[in-house]
Amino acid sequence: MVDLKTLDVFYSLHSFQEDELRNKTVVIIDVLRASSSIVTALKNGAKAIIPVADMGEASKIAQNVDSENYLLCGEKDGIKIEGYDLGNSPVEFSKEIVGGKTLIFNTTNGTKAIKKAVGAQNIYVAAFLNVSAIVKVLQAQKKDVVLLCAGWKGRLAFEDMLLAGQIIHLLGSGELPDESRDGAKVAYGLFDKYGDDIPTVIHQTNHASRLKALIGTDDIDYCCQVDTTDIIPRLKEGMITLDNGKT
Ligand code: 3SL
Repeated sequence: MVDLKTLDVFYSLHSFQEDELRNKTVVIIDVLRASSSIVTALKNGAKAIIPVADMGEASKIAQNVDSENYLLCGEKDGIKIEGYDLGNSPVEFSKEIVGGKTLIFNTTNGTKAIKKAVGAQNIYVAAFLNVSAIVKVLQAQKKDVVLLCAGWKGRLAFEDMLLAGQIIHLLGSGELPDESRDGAKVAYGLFDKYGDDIPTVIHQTNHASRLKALIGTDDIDYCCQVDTTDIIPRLKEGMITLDNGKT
């Protein structure tokens, strides 16, 4: 069992005010695909990821760094941005391409959610790929915890809420933790009903349909995998790097 103060789920990056995250531990979730890409890039040796809110911020940073060591990555509405080195496909974030590089990362919802959370005390990034590692981090917290789902342009994204629900199930060893607020109860119930076959239900989501029409199913299949790594991405001073276990 856990020893949190409170546990809540915010269903979209537009569903809260920055102030609500102060002094809290926040886990950013954007299963399709930003958080899966971040986990994959770090697993494959990227040095760091700089999340940005928009193209202007991305190009400002890109203009002032040595292009040999940096990659400009991201998408708008699912499509790779013209002139960028990479889009937001986790399967493209291979060791050969991202190893040793710092990624400037700009996505439609995921990196905006991260930027909006910067006032929180601790900020981690979760995907199905690293769910158990994230649960271990949360088990050690005696804090208010928010699972912040990026969603899609203000709407709920089923796959993000499903992962939030899985985190809650694992935290409570199958039971709803006493500390759960309304958002956590909804996500818990969603995973209870749909968590038995994660790939099938994710393939039926709105965002999966959008992606299938644009790029096929490889990224969706990839993002549905559970616990392929134990890495813990953490945002500190504007950069996401591997957590070294110290606060
Ligand atoms: O919204 C985001 O941040 C992206 O992950 C969306 S997409 O999967 O690249 O379309």
